[in-house]
Amino acid sequence: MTTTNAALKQWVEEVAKLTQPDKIHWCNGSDAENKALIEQMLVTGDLIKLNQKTHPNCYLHRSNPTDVARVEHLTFICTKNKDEAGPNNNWMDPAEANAKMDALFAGAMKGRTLYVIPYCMGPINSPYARCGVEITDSPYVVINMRIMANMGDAALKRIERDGVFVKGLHSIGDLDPNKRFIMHFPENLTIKSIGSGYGGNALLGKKCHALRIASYQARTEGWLAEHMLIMGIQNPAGKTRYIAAAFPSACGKTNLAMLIPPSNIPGWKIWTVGDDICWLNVGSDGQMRAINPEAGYFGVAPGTNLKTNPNAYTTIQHDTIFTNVALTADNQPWWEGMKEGTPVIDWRGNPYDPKNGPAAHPNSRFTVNAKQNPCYSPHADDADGVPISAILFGGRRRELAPLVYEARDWTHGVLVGAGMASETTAAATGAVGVVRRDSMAMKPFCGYNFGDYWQHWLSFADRTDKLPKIYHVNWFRQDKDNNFMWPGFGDNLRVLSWIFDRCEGTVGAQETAIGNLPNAQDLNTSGLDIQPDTLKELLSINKDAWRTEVEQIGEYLNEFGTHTPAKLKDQLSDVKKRLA
Ligand code: SAT
Ligand code: MN
Repeated sequence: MTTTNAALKQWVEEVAKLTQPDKIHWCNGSDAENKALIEQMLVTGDLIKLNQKTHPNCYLHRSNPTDVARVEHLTFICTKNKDEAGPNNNWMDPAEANAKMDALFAGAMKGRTLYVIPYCMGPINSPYARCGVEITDSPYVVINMRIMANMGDAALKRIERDGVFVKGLHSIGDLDPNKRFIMHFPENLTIKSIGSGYGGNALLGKKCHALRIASYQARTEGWLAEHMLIMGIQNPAGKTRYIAAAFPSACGKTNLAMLIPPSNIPGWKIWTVGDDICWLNVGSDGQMRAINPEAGYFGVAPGTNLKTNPNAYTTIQHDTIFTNVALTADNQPWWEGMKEGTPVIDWRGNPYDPKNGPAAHPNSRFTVNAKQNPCYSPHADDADGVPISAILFGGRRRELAPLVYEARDWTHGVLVGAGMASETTAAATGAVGVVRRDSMAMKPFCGYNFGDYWQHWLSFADRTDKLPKIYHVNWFRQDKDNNFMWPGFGDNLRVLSWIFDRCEGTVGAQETAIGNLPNAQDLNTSGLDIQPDTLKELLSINKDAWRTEVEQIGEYLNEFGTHTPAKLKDQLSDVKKRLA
């Protein structure tokens, strides 16, 4: 097979010349192709068959133990001008980066097959969707990309029609962490990644394309590529409003997007549109509209059970690829927080011994087609996307941030997003539990200078007067004994329903220095087991602590020098005045 797109044909030829594969395979995305790849990977040991009685068509993949998460310190934005990448990114000169990568790619595919993966991020008929082609030597990447994107013939046809596509070159190389790099060349819509076979490092349609390259493209084209889930919230009267919510990796986006409302709050229903990435455009009617560029979920396994996320748990009982989970004696997948079963083999493939750490890797994952989700939104594939009523920002904050607050307006909301902070998680290598600024949950994913990115966000106030309301939420407050103060999971619906009713204009709030918080009586607490004092603390602010926070946000904004929009600094001094 080949293509009528001359640029694609030429690129594949060039890459083959450099990497010297034994074979070239153009992926068509068919069932037969997928089956053949799985059969081949079972033979090579790249996949392990799980218990087919309990988990039909489920497989386990074990990655190299040194290759289990994104590597932010090895991820670069390579623009001509360093300033354009900003202090939020590692930067390398494009000529230097290309030379370095070309040397690493030389002969890298010897003895391997080169797979050409045409894919479309977003509904194939959507004007907001964008295409790419990933070249890889990893069959694991191929079978994952098939789940995560519209992959194969239809995408290739669209590429041939549109003429444009993002080029993503990937090789697992020799998995040596010293020869591992994830390079982005946004000016040429190009990605080069070598030395890792894991998640966001290797499935290039996901963070590399749909966030880093897309955010850069979105800035020039007037839209937003965001690290957000998208969900529909249906109220008891049958009305559905859509929200998008940005939380850092492994902070519960998948759980929130699939939430099942508590039984003591009848009549509400949640619909999942997406669980990780959101592309926002202003429609011709001035309404902000969202599409999910992904077709599947690459979700965190640990903690997922019938209580925390029944929809996800149901979704992953069949046709799922598990990565780095543990096994029970009868070959069922197992992870910490499963609540049933006993691990016998750990994620490395060794007999499980608690002395060696958790049975499943904390960043172990499931890859599954979104359509298997019982609450998959009937509008998830709408070409025009879904209309967004509210945007939520949030993170893990043991202290300080109340359960929920509402920004005063869009401009204030951009400050709320820019000033966001969260504790680091196992989704990236490095220390876990350290609070860091993570603007809009995009710290690892924004393909250009955060200062310019905030300016781009602010500019939407000039594009339309129908902008969504903006909120900040924090499910992770802890008391002095380190107990979570808010039950979270399904009970988060109580916060979502307040937000829904705020959009309707039917519920109250108290104005505070940092924004509008619900009064205790504004939140539906029927059937909720929570002490009035705890609720009071969750719904109030500590002015002293917030004064310190505002100082720190100010210092952070200053790190971006002349790129920081004056409007944002004005907003911050307004908050400061209100706190005085
Ligand atoms: O590894 S991924 O980037 O795909 C998952 C995540 O960190 O959100
Ligand atoms: Mn993510």
